[in-house]
Amino acid sequence: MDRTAQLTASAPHHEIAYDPPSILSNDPASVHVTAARVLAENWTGTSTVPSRRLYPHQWSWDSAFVAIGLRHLSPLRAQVELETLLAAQWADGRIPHIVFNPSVPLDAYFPSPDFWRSSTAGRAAGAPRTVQTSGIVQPPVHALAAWLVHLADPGLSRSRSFLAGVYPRLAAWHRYLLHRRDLGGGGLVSVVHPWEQGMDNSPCWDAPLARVTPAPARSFRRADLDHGAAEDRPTDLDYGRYVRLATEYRDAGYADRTREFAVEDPAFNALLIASEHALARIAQELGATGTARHARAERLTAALVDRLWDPERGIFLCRDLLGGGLIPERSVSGLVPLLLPELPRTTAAALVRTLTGPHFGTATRLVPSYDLLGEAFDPHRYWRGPAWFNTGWLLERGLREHGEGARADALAEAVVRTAAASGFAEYVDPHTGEACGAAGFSWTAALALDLHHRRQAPPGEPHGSRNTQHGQSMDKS
Ligand code: 9WN
Repeated sequence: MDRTAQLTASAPHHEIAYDPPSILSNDPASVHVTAARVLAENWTGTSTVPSRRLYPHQWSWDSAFVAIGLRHLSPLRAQVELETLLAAQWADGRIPHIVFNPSVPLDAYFPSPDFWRSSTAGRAAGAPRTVQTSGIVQPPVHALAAWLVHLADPGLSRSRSFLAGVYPRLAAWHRYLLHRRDLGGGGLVSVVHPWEQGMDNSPCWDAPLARVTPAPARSFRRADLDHGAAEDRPTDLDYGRYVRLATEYRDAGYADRTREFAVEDPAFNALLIASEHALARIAQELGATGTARHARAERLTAALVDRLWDPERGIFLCRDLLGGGLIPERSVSGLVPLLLPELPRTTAAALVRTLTGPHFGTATRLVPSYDLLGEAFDPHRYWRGPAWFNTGWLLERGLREHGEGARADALAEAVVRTAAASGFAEYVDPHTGEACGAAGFSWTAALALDLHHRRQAPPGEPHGSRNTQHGQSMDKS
C-alpha cells in the first residue's frame, strides 16, 4: 500500500505523523518552508494548537483557518483537523470553542476543563462524554473551510467520503445557530460571550460588558499572563466579566436564552452566510440541489443589511440586544461582510471606501482590528487596534469577490510579507508591523500559506468577481 492509501485507510482520528513534502525542503527561505514548520510544530497528531504555550488545546475557528492552509501541505491533515473538531460536537449541534487535550496540565490554560465541566453541566445539551470541551462557540467558518479543503484534492476527499461525513454535522451546527441563537428574533445569530465572537477584547463589547458584575479577581487564576504581556492582554476587570458570563451560562446547563450579554455581530453572521453558501456547494457535490441553502444565505444577507448596516458610517455595527440598539464603534468585524456575494452594490462600494479610508486604511499596510481614529484605539492591546491575519485573509476574499483585484493583490502581498517577517506572530502593530502576542501562531502561518499559494497560481486561474452567482469564486480557490 502506498503512503497516501495508508493514510486514507486510517480512521479519521488516528494520529498522523508530520511528513513535510520534500519539494519544500529544497528552498529553506520560502514562506512555504517557514509556515509549514510552524504548522508542523503545532500539530498534535490529530489537530493543530493555535500556539504551543499560550493556547495548548484545539480551538474551533482556529482549526477552520488552519485547515485552509494545511490543504496546501497535506489535504489529509486538513481533513483530519476538521474531523477531529467535529467529533467533539454536542448533540444539540453546537461546536465547542475549545476541545481540550487531556494530556495538557489543567493549569496550562484558563478556563480549563474543570471550569467548563462539559460532560456534567452540558449533559442536557448533549455534550460528548469522552472528550472535555468548553460550552460556548466561535464563528462558523467550518463549512467554508471544509469546501476549500475538498477542492484541494477532490479525489482524496471522495475516496474518504470526507464531505459525506462532515455534511450532517455542519448542517446540525448551522441549525443550532439559526434555531437556538436567534435571540433577537430578526433572523440573525447572537453571541452570548465576547469569546464566542473571537475578537475577545474589542471596544464593541465595552458597553454591553459594563452591565456585567465581574467575578472576583481572587476566584480564578489567569494563565494567559504567564505567556503574554499584561499591557497587551485584556484587563483583570474584563477577565472577571468573561468569567462571570461563562459561569452563569454553565450553571444554567448551557441552555440558550437571553441573559446578561447578547449581541448580533456582523462578522459572526457574515461567516455563517458564507458557510451556508459553502454548505450549498457541498450539498450539490453530494447530489442535492443546494438551492434552499443559497436562498437562506440570501435572506440572511438581507437581514444583516437590515439590522446591522449603518449607511452614515459606511460600516456594519454590532447590535446590543439588551442595551437597545447599534453599538457606535467601528471594528474590523463590520467590514467582514464584504465577503458576501449578494451584498447590494452600493453597500459593497461603501465598505471598500471605509476599508481604504482614514478609519482603517491610512498609514497601514494590514487592516487594524479597530478604528484608527477611535477613542479606544491601542495598537498593541488585544483586538483594540492591532492587525490580525485572519481578518486580512477574509477581507482579501471580500475585495476579490467585489471586483477589487488590485486592492486584493496588495492586501495578499502585505499579509504574506508581514506574516513571514513577524515570525508568524499572533498579531502585529498595524502601523509598524511589529510582532505582538504569541510567536509561531498557527492561523497566521496557515493563511499566509494559503495566500502565498494562490499568488503562485498559474496566470489565468480565475478569482472571484461580483458578477458570479452565489460567490462562485468559492469553486476555484
Ligand atoms: C479565548 C485561540 C483564541 C482565538 C481567539 C482569540 C484568543 C482566547 C483567549 O485565542 O481567545 O477563546 O484566551 O484569549 O481572541 O480569536 O480563537 O487562538
